Amino acid sequence: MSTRSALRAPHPAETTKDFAADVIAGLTAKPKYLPPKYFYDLTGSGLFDRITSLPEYYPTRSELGLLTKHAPEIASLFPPASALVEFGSGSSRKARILLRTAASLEAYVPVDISGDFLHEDAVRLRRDFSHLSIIPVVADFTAMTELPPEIAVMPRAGFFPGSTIGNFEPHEACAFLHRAGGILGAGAVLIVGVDLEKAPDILYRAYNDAEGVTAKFNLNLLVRINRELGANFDLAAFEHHAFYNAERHRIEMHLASTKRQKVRIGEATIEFRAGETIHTENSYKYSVESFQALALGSGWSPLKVWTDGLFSVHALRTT
Ligand code: SAH
Ligand code: AVI
Repeated sequence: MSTRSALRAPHPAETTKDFAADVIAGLTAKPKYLPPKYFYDLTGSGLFDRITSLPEYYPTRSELGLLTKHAPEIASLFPPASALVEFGSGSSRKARILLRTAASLEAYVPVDISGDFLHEDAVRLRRDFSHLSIIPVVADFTAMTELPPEIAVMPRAGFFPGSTIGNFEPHEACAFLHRAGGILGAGAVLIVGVDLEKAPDILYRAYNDAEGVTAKFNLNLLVRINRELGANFDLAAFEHHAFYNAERHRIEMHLASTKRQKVRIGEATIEFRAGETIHTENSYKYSVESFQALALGSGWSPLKVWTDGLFSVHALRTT
């Protein structure tokens, strides 16, 4: 079976029509916003990968350290002959640690909206883990209702690393956890990576790196809109802004217009005031307790948590 034919989209991940509708809805709202899931085209996924090795971006290093240190204990939670389902798998770098350690796994199901990136990753995974069934799914994980038929009769464990859960509003995180519980089934275990609240200057630097890769990642959203929706955003007239909103426990990312300007997107014209921003992402930070409370209210019982003071990895079981 070729890798491409194994890529399935039980729910279309994203179409140009949905993208256009979401962009127009977000840019005609007050204040203006864009959904962060659109960061991840092939270029955006590559830029995120570069972010993960920046000296200022501690979350990936912290989580890799925690997963490496506790892999045997985490793997012991997976049922025999089970499938590991990762939501937002990216380069699958973290899953690889678990795939190497957990002899109980028979299948790995990376789920991601970034189809081309997922396709490239699946080729490498099949080469490196030939004993496992690798079943990639191109989908929006907020809209998924079922898993591939190949793992229908297998017990499943879930993996949601990277603090991607922090990119949801808390009520959306709750809805996602309920949905994941339904998909994974009764008694399932979910391993979730969650970034912790900490000194604002550490957070600030993580989203304002000296090399400007995070700024490129943010601005790539406009590059993508220009290319895919025939828009004429002038990239030199927008700036990356990221700051910690302590009241809401979140990093906010925005694209700020440096001047009064009009932008054409297909048939639509969007006006910007000087200094007006497009809110592109929130990255919520939790305490161990506030995340465990969220999980408990979303159908999951905390089993165990591992932290290094900067980042936390939670093991949860469906209640
Ligand atoms: N798990 C990896 C990657 C995290 S980056 C890590 O921990 O390093 C977030 C990933 O989630 C990206 O690969 C992105 O393409 C994917 N993603 C974001 N929103 C998504 C959505 N709504 N549905 C599916 N995948 C999504
Ligand atoms: C994927 N997600 C958890 C990252 C974060 O830290 O919120 C995305 C990111 N945005 C800017 N830098 C990294």
